[in-house]
Amino acid sequence: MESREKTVLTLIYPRRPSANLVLLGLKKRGFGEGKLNGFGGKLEPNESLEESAVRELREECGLSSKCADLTWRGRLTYLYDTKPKAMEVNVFDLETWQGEVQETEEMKPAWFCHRDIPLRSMWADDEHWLLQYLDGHLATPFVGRFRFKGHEGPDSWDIREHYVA
Ligand code: 6OG
Repeated sequence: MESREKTVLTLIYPRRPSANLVLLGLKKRGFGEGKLNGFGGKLEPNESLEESAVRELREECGLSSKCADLTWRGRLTYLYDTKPKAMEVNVFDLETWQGEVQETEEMKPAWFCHRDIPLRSMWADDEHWLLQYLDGHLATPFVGRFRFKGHEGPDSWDIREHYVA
């Protein structure tokens, strides 16, 4: 096992599974600008994963939620040959929330039917797991690892069920 320093982040997908709908946001600025993604970001000092997820969701699309309403679905680690730190992204589902979806300075949110998700406008790893996950074909919780060389990629990846002892 290699050990590297890592940055811990959250990634939240508000969902209406019975209608095959997921809320995605178009990132308007900063890291990932122009890409569609779930909502989330880096943990602030002393925040739990769930507290960070609740805060990021509110900041990015105006929805309020409770930590207990979030379901942790898995962890994806991104390793870049150009960056010393790994990125650890914790994926959460959310099916209950309060408030209305709003465009914010950071994100333009919109609902997508799973089959209409434009993977080409998303991060390169998403085509390897996102639809399988949303459609319930990826066993959860999962752990995945994606290695990137330069800006192409991923160069290699693996994703599998995470057995919790
Ligand atoms: P801010 O740093 O802008 O949060 N994120 C990724 N999501 C996917 N699917 N693939 C990646 O890389 C990603 N790298 C970062 C985590 C960044 C948000 O973007 C996610 C955070 O939710 C191949 O606050």
